Amino acid sequence: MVEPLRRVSREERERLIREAGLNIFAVPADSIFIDLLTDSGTSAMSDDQWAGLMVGDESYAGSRNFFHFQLAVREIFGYQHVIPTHQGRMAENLLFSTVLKAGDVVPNNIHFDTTRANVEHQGAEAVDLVIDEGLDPVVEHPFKGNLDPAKLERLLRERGGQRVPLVMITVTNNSGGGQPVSIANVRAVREVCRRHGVPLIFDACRFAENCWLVKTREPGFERRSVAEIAREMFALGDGCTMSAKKDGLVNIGGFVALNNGEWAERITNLLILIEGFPTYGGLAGRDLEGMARGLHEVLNEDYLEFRIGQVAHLGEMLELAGVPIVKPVGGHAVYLDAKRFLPHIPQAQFPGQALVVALYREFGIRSVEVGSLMFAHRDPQSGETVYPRLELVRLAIPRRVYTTEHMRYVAESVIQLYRDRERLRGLRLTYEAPVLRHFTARLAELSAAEAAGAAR
Ligand code: P61
Repeated sequence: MVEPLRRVSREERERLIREAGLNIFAVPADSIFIDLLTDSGTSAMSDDQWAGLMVGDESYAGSRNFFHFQLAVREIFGYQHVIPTHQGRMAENLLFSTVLKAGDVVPNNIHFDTTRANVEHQGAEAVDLVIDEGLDPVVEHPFKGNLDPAKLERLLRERGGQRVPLVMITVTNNSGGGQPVSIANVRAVREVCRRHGVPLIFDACRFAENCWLVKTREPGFERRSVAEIAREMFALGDGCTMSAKKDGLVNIGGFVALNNGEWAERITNLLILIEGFPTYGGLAGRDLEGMARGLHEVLNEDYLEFRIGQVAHLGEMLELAGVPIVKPVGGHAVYLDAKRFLPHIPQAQFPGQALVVALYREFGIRSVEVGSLMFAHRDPQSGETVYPRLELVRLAIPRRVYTTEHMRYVAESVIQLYRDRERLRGLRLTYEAPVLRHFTARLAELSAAEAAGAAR
């Protein structure tokens, strides 16, 4: 599929972002030149996937595409019970509504925002236990997504009174810079879970990218195929949630896959109530076919080498010019370190979002803030605002969409903005919703005097 790109004038961008309340989610997509908001649902489908859509069987029950999809998930992930959903957060919602109760605790390396919100929606507590290196944007470590087994052990011992119905690992760790998790780490976490009798569930959105990074970074895996590495990883767990909008190479789709038949049965009952019949789960038959084919295609190593290489190349261009980024570059995105990019803007003034706004206003590039707008929250006890350690701007690269030339334009734009960074000013909120506020928040730019006053 070839799509035209539209170049919008600086004046028009200025107007559009102002009307959007400085929220990039509210800018119409056809006014974006290069769209790096997300790699979710934005990838290009292959000829084979498009052909698959044409053999969609839209039977209400027992569509043949469901069986193709079920087989693909069983082959790749190895879990017996396969429950289709329309996207990842529904998989999370169904799983957590079924197994969590108020007061429970869910550990993860770092919960993605929808995962955290769905845990908290059940009145449970989402605890992030990534290794310390994973919270430091500068330190080099091949597997900064690893979940710290010692922190997990401590939590499971100390929270004896609270239930921990499952442990999650997000591969790759999106909120921590798209960083991979090693197989050795999954084994270590598995061992802690086994000793405490707690199931291990993967958030598998970017499993193929994680497994490619295992192949290229973890000793002993160089000669193993990515498909074999994936099988080995998932065999260490009890199930997964999946947004197939990432490594399923589709525009919509997801699933829960589990070994636990009792959980699967309860989830299926809820699925029928709120999502759809068990053999389509909120999707059309053709979507299931696209997903079945995409899940196999994403394991193609020529594709993965190009994919991960393209993201790394963008990172290298930026690094060479001294732009502060999260190192090493992970799977699906380059993350700008807004704290070091804009050290004159305190976190209370949303430096990440200021960078997002400037990248659009000046260059027509859409990125997304993964920092205080997304994650800062009020501590229920002290009433104080708690800011996330990492203040990042993500340049997420859709799969099979952009060329190296596009990446060069992005790099040159970011580098130019970095040279001019002192001009940028902080922002303040003018509207926020009670949950997942970054989607609908409205903001305003601080005047020079306000910025100086607030910083003091
Ligand atoms: C993304 F700004 N990610 O990265 P769904 N787990 C993980 C994800 O990365 C993820 C989901 C679960 C998105 C889309 C997105 O505030 C935002 O299919 C590791 O999107 O429901 C999604 O999967 C949820 C972007 C989601 C956002 C929420 O861009």
